[in-house]
Amino acid sequence: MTSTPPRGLFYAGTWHETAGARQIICPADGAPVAAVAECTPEDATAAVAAARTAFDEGSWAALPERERGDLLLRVADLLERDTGVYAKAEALDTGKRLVEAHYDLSDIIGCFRYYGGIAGTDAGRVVDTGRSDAISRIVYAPVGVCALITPWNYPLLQVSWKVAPALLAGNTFVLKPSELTPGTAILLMDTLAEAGLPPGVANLVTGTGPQVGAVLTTDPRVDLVSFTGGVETGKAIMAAAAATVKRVALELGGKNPNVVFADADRASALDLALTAVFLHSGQVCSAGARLLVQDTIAEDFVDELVARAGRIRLGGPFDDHAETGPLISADHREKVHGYVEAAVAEGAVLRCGGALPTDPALAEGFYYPPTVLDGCQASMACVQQESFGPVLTVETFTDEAEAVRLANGTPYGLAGAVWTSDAGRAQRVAGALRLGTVWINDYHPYVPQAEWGGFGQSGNGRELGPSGLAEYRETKHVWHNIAPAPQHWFAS
Ligand code: TXE
Repeated sequence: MTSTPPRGLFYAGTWHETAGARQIICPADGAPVAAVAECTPEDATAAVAAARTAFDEGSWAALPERERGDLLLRVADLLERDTGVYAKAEALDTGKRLVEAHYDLSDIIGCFRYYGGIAGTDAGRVVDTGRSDAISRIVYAPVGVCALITPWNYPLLQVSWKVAPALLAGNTFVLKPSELTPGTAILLMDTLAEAGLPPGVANLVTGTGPQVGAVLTTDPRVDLVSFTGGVETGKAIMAAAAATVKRVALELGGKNPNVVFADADRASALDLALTAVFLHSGQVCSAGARLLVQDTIAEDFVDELVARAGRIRLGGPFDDHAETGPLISADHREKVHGYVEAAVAEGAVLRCGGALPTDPALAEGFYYPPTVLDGCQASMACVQQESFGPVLTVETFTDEAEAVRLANGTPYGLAGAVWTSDAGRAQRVAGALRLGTVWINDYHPYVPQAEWGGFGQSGNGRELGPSGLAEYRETKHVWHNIAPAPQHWFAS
């Protein structure tokens, strides 16, 4: 019997073999999921070459945008047809509950439909030159070859936010998914081909950041790098891309404030404070990991929050009773636990969680319990640094000015919320928060029509919405003199 070689290296419309392989395991129980190609720097270079050739010599960039949009709509239909396969693959790679993987698939399909739907609606503009003999137009061109580097928390969702606008704009790309969760990116190559994408437009390399990701950020044939991941990696990528002046878009996470005033709808604020931080065990770039609660209600509010956090049930993708899943890896769990220990050492009060679960049913997975750190101060490292785990820090404030000052008091600026029944205050605070997304009396909803991205060290550029497409377009000015005549600027 011959075994199928591990997939993961796809370029010029074909799956290729490479020598190395990596075993993907399910974080919920450590069970093997699949063997995936562990690509080399040479593999990444070959994928870039294919993307370059397809861009320079292929037909994709020259197609009417409407036709590229139609392809995205076909991709959405195919993803809908294959939702079960995709959701299962995503749940196994990430350990998240199957139901959450299904929600993700619905958002992914929505992203392809959004970009498919806006195709052909913005072809640029005509500029008034003030002259009757000249026509001036602003038009768009694709940027070229895009390196798309993505993380493990929402693997295909983050891929879709990059792939859909990159394709609509007429680019070709090399995708490098997280080495921990490559399953759905592999499936996507087949889906794109089935939808009719020409060979070489979509290319994939699986493997680690230093081995294959880094090649994509330095190869001069790559024009743009779009990256979602950690801030330190983002800085390294920005520096690497500088040598060839690539366009760089970065989504780097945050330390997001969830601001609750005393006049908020208490039941909703409390319920969503839990969802804000403990959804997907805190492995969400926009997690509301910093609770800022007005001092007059803080004690009762936090007591009830702690009680409810302690009742959150952990479990794997197919456990119907689970409310959230494991962390992505043993390493990540160790990092989160170290963060909690350091927080306690610097004076935070551990109210719940903070220790590895003792339930034997969870012993094989990388679970970490919902953890609340009370009595935190703005200067503490646990308030300033992202844990990317199920860890909530609690600070109190006395008035609106202090709430805004604390909320804005980190290097990040991705997202956050304000809870109040005073509409004026809601708008004032929303206006003052230095964040890419502000929710008022809500937490976490987003739509593909609305831009997503951060201020400060949460990143550069925007995904989703029209700006998410603009990242993948060059803007070009075309000037047409329709009655050329000598100017005689120089006399002879
Ligand atoms: O991410 P990395 P990690 C945050 C979170 C987490 C921390 C580290 O705080 O604890 O980042 O997570 C690829 N050149 N977020 O280490 O390393 C890598 O292979 C090119 C927030 O898992 O940033 C993967 O595909 N590529 C976040 C991708 O970068 C490189 C989601 C992300 O990995 C590379 C995940 C290099 N030199 C983590 N090094 C969010 N914003 O949602 C690594 N990569």
